[in-house]
Amino acid sequence: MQVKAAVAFQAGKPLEITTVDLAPPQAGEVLVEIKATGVCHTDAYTLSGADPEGLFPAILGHEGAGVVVEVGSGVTTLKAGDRVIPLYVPECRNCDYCLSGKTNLCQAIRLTQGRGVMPDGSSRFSYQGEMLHHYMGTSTFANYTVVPEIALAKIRPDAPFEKVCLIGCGVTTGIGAVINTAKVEVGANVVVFGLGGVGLNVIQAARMVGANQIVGIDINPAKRALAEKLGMTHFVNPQEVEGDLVAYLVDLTKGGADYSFECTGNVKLMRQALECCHKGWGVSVVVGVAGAGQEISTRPFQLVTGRVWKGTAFGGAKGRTDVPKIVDWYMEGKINIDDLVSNVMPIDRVNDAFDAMRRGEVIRSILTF
Ligand code: NAD
Ligand code: AHE
Ligand code: ZN
Repeated sequence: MQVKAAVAFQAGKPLEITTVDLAPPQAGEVLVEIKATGVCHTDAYTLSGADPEGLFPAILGHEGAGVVVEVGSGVTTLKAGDRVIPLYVPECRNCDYCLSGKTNLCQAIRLTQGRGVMPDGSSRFSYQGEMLHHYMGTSTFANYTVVPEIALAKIRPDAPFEKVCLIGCGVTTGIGAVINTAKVEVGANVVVFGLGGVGLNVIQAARMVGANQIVGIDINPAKRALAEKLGMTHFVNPQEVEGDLVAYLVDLTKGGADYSFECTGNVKLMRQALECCHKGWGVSVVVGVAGAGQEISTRPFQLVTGRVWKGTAFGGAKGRTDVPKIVDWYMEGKINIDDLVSNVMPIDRVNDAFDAMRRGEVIRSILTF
C-alpha cells in the first residue's frame, strides 16, 4: 500500500513529506494506522547524525499511538480495531532478559531493530524501489507502519491518541525512572537536570511518590512554570548560580540529593548529577542519550563513598504490561499529560515541530495524520 511519511533521507537535513510503499505485515507482525505521534529529543538526536546506530534513509518517530488494521499470520494477541502504542522496547515474555525479572530490556528482536529492519531481516518500507529503514522498530512518522506483535501495547478503546501517544516514550520514561529504576521513597530529596518532556515526568512522578524537595534545573527559564505546576519545589538556572553548581545543590538539599536524574544527554551534567548526590547513599540515574564518542567520567572516590550511578531505558517499563496501566492512570486523572502537549499539528509541519523543540519553545508537539 502507499502511505504518507516524513522521510529522513540524510542526517542533518529536514525530513521530506512524501508517499512511500509499505508491504503487508508478515508472520508475527501487525499493520498499524498511526493516529498521532510526539516528537522526542531522541528523534532530533538521530536526525542530527550523532546516533552511532542512526541509519538513513529512514522513517523516524517512536512516540505514537494508533489502531490495528491487519495482523500477519500467527498473531494471536491483537485484532483489527484494537488501539495500540508501539514499543521501542518490546516485551516478548520469553527471552532470557524478559524471564530474568531484572530488566525491561527484552532482546528478542534488538539486533534487527538496531539494523533498521523487521525480525526477518527485511524492511516493509521502500521509496521508488529502494529500501527505507525502520527506526527503533516503530517508525511512527508515517500514517501506517508495520510493527512486531511483541512491540505493541494494547490500550483501552477510549484513550485519546493525541495525549496517550506520549506514553510511548517521554511519559513512561520519566515516570518509570522514578518508580522502577530509582524507586524513590516518601520524603526523599530529588534533583532533576533538564525540564523537557522527560524531566517534567520525573517531576510529576517524584511528587506522586511523596518526595520532599523536588529541585529542577534548566537553562531555559520558560520551563519553570509548568515544572512548578507538576510538583517542582525549587528551580535552579545554572547560569544564575555563582560558583560551583554541585556545591550549590549539595547545600540546597542539605547534604546532597537522595536521587538525581539527568534528562538532557549532556555528559558534563551527568557528572554533576552524580556528584550532587548524597555521600553514602545518593543514586543518580542517567536518562539522557549522549552522542557518538561522548563519555562520562568522575573520580572513583565518588562511588567509593557510596554514590550509585545507574541508567534507564524507557523508564525500566515492560511495555505490554505497564503501558496499558499508565494509560489508565491518565484516564483516571492520576497523571497530567494534557499540559505536556504544547501544540497539535499535521505531519506536514514535522520540521516546524523539530525547530520548535530545538528552540526550547515546546514540551511536546503532537503530529497528526
Ligand atoms: P527536551 O529537549 O524536551 O528537554 C531537554 C531539556 O534540557 C530542555 O528543557 C533544555 O532546556 C534542557 N537543557 C539543555 N541543556 C541544558 C543544560 N546545559 N543545563 C540545564 N538544562 C539543559 O528533551 P526530552 O525529550 O525531555 O529528552 C531528554 C533526554 O532524554 C534526551 O537526551 C533524550 O534523547 C533522552 N531520552 C532518553 C530516554 C531513555 O529511555 N533513556 C527516553 C526518552 C528520551
Ligand atoms: N542508538 C543510541 C542509543 C539510544 C538509546 O539509548 N535509546 C534508548 C531510548 S531513547 C528514547 O527516546 C533505549 O531504549 N536504549 C536501549 C536500547 O536498547 O537501545 C546509541 O547510542 O547507540
Ligand atoms: Zn523518546
